[in-house]
Amino acid sequence: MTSRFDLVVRGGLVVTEAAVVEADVGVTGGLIAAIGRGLGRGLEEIDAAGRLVLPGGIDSHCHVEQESSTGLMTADDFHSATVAAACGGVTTIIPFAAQHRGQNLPEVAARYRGRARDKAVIDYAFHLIVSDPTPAAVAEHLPALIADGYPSFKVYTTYDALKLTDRQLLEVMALAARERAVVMVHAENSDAIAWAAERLVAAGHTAPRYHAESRPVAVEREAVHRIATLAGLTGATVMVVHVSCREALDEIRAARARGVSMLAETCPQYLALTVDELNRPGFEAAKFLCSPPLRGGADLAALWVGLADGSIDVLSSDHAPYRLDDPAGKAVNGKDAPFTRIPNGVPGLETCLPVVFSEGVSRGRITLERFAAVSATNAARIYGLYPRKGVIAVGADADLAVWDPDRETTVTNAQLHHRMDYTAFEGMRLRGWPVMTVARGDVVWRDGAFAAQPGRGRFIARSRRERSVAS
Ligand code: DUC
Ligand code: ZN
Ligand code: ZN
Repeated sequence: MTSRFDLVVRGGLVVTEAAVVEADVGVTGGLIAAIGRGLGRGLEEIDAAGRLVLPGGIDSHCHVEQESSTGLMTADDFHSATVAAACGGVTTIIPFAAQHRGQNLPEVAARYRGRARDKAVIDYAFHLIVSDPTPAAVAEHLPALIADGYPSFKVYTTYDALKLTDRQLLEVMALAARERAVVMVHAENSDAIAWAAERLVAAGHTAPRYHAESRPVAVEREAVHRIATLAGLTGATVMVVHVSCREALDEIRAARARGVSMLAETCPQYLALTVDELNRPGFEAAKFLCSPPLRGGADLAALWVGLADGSIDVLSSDHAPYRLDDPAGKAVNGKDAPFTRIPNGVPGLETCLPVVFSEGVSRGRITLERFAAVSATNAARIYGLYPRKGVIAVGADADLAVWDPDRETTVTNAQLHHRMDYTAFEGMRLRGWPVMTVARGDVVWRDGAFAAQPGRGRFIARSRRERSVAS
């Protein structure tokens, strides 16, 4: 029999946002060429009987080879980060090209593309981070970059070196509305945090756990409410990233009910860990120091409801890798530094999907279809990768993750591929694991072995939003 396909993934349960069906997936030239039962032979055959075949994940919020405003570099570069992502069932990442004040946005975008070019093993795009919306940036640079494949950018309401004023937020949101770009917002009230942090430190409360006390739910709720107001005034589509609590989610639901185009993202750390982790002894608690902070069990439960009912559109890792035992990482200011001087972030590119599959699908909190939507399809739609990516459909890139839904794994940092000295999920027992990843038709991860050369990943220029919001 002549070979019709380069590759056939045979007999798996194919999962899309709409259905779960038993089918073969035929791949030719890196694209999905056919989906159905009894497809002809492939040059390569993968037996997926008893396995799930999901769209390869899209991690649409991760910090890779990114320097902070103080010059601190993340531990993962574009090679280690994309290897880790691929081993966790992810086939596309959208990290950030981060502008610091005084920097020219087109130069920043070019620099990050240069960093990724010879290192990435899977496909990538970039969001911009805008911290200096000068008249030239707003009038010329951003419109040109949006047209060139960067139709989304993140802005901050906190962190002194990054935050924008409400006036600046209005300017960039108006521009985004006009240019059909998405504004991603880190929503926490900066002055309220500074006020609380100063009081805590003055009282000698400097341990990592006070980080959470300095950034209570109210500061996130207030900022989400304000962002919704500004989005409503400008007509912009805003994505509230790393939503951590019920009150923020309720603000998002209320804004949507008023007709505001507001989307929401959350991350595994908020779905699987609580603020109790910050009670770990000494500097170990710094592993769990992220912003917004980890919350209580009621918030965690509310986020699962939001993920299931459509209030939360997108799952991402917010991979922000700073090594614990490293003077160029969490310990940059010493291990006795007050919580205000410890870099924020947890790593998670490789564990993002397995943690949420296990805690969500295996425990019956979300359906497989919903998992496909939040882990891939919705991000593709929102960020302009659809229908090329994020979906199992004829003509799409053959980006697939084959999952063993029954594989039991105890997470250890030693098994992971990032350049980190810890995982926040150490010791967690998970059910379900991505055992194979196919990226544009190439099998890059199979049975514990990774095989792809640095530089195989390509930059994907994304298209701007359709007029109607669909996720
Ligand atoms: N918070 C952020 O805003 N970015 C990276 C990590 C974090 O915790
Ligand atoms: Zn953020
Ligand atoms: Zn982030």
